Amino acid sequence: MTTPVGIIMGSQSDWPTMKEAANILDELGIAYEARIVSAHRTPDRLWEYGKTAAGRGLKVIIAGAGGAAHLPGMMASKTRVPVIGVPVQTRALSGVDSLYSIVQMPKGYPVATMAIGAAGAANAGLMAAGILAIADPALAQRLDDWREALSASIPQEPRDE
Ligand code: RP5
Repeated sequence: MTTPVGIIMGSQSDWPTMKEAANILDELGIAYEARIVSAHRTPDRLWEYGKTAAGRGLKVIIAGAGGAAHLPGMMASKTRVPVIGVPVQTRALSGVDSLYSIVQMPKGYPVATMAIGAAGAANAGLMAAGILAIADPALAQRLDDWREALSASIPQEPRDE
């Protein structure tokens, strides 16, 4: 049984954000690996990860980085495995730098770019689940149940806090 999802991030400091993706995958019973792979600090590791990703059986890569966030795009250039990009929120520019670095890819090498920060990371987990659910009816049911539970948790009326 191969691990279908790779979660990669540019730094240990990205993990609190990227853990939101991991939490969703845990909730949905999807196996994943989490690795620190930096486009700038460990370029050889990035190259090796991208070169072997499809052969190792990865089906989706979730890549998060902040600032000059080149990791998702560089990974997309190295593998045909779909890459979901998560712009990590930065202190200097609030993650707009990360977003712009990830979203504006040239034609030919797409990155499915999520929202900035924790919500984007959680949605990356859900997007990965949706992709895998195409060929996995049991997962599709778990994802439908998850969505139903979220919907049911939203009250009809607001209340005073
Ligand atoms: C990026 O620089 C990382 O993805 C991280 O978001 C940011 C800061 O990294 P650290 O200086 O905290 O290691 O490469």
